[in-house]
Amino acid sequence: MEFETIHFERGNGIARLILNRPEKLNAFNVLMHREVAAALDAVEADESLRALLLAARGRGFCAGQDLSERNVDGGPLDLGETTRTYYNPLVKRLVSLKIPTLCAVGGVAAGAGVNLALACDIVVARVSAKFVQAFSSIGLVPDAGGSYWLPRMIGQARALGFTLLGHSLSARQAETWGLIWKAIDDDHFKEEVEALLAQLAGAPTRGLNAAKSAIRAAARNTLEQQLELESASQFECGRTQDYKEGVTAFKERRPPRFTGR
Ligand code: LHQ
Repeated sequence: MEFETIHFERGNGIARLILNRPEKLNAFNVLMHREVAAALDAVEADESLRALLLAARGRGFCAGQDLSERNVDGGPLDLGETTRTYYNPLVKRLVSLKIPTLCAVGGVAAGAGVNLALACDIVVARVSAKFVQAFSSIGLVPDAGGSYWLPRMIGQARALGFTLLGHSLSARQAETWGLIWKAIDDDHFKEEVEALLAQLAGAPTRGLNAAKSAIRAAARNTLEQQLELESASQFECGRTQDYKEGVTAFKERRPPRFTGR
């Protein structure tokens, strides 16, 4: 599929969605939203896929909303509508994809760019990357799920400081705070991202999907509900070929060959 603002390719069970407006630090305009949505349509329809990479070209990961296209002199803009039309559906789709998602933050992430990364299952970042909740600098509230993820992931004190002060957070600090999975030395970034992707694409896809759904559901469930969800998920996972293969491989003392079925 050919796009203008993103690069999208599929192969070996992996979909790669690469934001491609490096001169704007990959800020989102309407075309990019539409193209990302079309790529996710293709991902959802392709049953051969077992992992998704979200990454970006150039020195930035994503600077959030493209502010250069905003005409702030022509009367009030309906930013609620922008989030409802573009960002909210994107966050919900990323979270509910049935394959594991890996976000590789190779440079600065700002505003909605941070919060879209947080909608992915695993986030890694170059040590040189940084994260900025840029909203306070332009009088806005963290959107694209930011106000939902931040207190849950890093606690209220850090969420408030990070948001209200607008200070940038280094990748190492983001890792220490639990905002991301891992900060990776720049020299090893690409190879570690590829290794993680290969691991995810070779994993028991349905089991991983059930696991991520259960972990995400925990925030809204009681212990009773969560225990029941685990039982229901285990029932489903226990019927997969990958469960059978995992147990057989264990008994035969060999590496498992998972197929995602
Ligand atoms: C940009 C941008 C950008 C356009 C850098 N747009 N060009 C949702 C719904 C509705 C409404 C509003 O918002 C949202 C969600 C949001 O995401 S709101 C938050 C929007 N984002 C920001 O406020 C971040 C603005 N950018 C920055 O603060 C800085 O650029 C960061 C900290 C990201 C990077 O700083 P530097 O490394 O010093 O780079 P730079 O500022 O020099 O930027 C490089 C180029 O990228 C520059 O263009 P130029 O032609 O001068 O080289 C910037 O204009 C452009 N750029 N962000 N969001």
